[in-house]
Amino acid sequence: ELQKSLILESSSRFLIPQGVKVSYGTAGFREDASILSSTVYRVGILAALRSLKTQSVIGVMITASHNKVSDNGVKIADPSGGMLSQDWEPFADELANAPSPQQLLQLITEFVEKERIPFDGVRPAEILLGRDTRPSGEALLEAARQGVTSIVGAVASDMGILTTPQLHWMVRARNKGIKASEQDYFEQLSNSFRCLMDLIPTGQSKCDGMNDKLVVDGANGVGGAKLQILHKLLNVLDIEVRNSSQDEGVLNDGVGADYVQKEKVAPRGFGSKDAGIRCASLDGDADRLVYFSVPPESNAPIDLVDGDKILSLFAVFIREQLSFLNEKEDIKNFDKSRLGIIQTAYANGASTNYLKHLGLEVNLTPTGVKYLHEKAADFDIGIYFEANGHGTILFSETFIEWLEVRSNKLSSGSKEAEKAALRLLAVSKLINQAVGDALSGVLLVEVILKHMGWSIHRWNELYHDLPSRQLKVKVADRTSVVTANAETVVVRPPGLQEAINAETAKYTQGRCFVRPSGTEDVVRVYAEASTQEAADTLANCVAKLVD
Ligand code: 16G
Ligand code: ZN
Repeated sequence: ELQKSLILESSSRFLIPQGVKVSYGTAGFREDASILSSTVYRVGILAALRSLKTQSVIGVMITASHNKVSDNGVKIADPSGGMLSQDWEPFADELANAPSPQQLLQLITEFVEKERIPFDGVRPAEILLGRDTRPSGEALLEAARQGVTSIVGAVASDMGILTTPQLHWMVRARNKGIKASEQDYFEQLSNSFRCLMDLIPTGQSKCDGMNDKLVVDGANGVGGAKLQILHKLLNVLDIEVRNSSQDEGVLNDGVGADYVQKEKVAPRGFGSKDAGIRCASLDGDADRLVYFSVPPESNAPIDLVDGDKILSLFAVFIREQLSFLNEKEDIKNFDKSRLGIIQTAYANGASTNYLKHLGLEVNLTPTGVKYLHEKAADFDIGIYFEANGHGTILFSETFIEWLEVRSNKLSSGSKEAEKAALRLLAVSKLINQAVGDALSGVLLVEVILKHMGWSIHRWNELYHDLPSRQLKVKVADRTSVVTANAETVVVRPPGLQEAINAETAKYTQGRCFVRPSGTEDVVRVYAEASTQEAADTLANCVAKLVD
């Protein structure tokens, strides 16, 4: 049963700041860290209730990802390791904004009743807590712990400093009943990576200009140190990590995947001395990954290899393996073996064209991991990526079972088919099944490049990005813009879409859409056209239409 006095007593230690309204946005609550402790405390309560309701382990991650170091945030990982179920988001908002301990208790009591959350004779709530390297993280983690333990019997385990995907991975593993420590995570990644290395076709020759060294920008966050641990375990890759901790610089300040992808410039610590070398950048909590290479001339723009191109590389590799399997008859019995690609409207048009030309099924969803992830789960193999570098590959349970059977049938003749099955199985273990993970992403990119014998330049030549421009427009009320069809069409205010269409029609290969941001109080404009100048002009004209 709910112990009311316990909640009243602990919540009076976490009073909410005056005049602040928070909302569980695309990626949880995110604010200046100084006002977050009551929010995080209340998310702790919510997580304990969620754990009771689902009778599973739930995760709470304290991070503000690529945002500045003085910000922080909190989000919940559901039993599958994915994002909190959307039907609980409104309750998260209500809890976080309840003005007093009494009103908080009232809300909780009503919710427990409405959701029929079980208390007696059930498995007690169990929550895994993790945080990134932000200095505010330690105190906020303690607030979360106090929230969790204000529900009688609930247990909170402090998993320490982790990447966001590590915590999601652990929650998923725990609920599947498999070993779920950080060491287990590193072992699973390194074992499956080695397995893929061993399956590289013999005699794979290096393509011209292939440089074996990889230099990684760790955004001065948690990812760099974790990558170094992984690197030691692997002992085969030549990886140098820069910007790997707070000792080297400020978190996300002129560094990190968000900065590199949005500004299209090299992060701090990288320059023309690195010309020609394969480089990668993680974001502050290591759930985003982009690659890039630095030009020899100091002022030239970098060659950015973004999430769309990582997706394309993965798609080419997976498709190759599926074609080896398809040569054998038995895959036909598995008639659902479907590969699906999931993108958002931000995907560069050239990438979507490229993927469609490969004969792949491309689906669009609204921005935000939860939408992409959900759609990807409809396929036997679903590959999703946002252009910003967040993405992963999901494998259905039935397809994995089929692969397991297939890879054991040594007798059936085709060695290639057997190897392809083993490769796909290894990919399913290497790439994080819970959420996009820059560490597993780096390892998969690296082994695929070796498999193909490709340099970063060869990879980047898969297709040429159309020039694009992103702008943001400050508006009085961003919710006045309402979109449909995966954010590609404006339905409100009336007339805006027609005006955008008329403007876009003036440009060769023109494409443009606007959408309200899920994380900032702005409306975003994205435009694409055959030249940079045209993309800029189109974006500017449409921004004026929104204003
Ligand atoms: C959040 C999302 C990210 C999305 C971004 C868009 C998660 C875990 N993260 O960071 O996927 O690209 O928001 O921000 O879902 P915007 O709505 O402000 O453009
Ligand atoms: Zn992130």
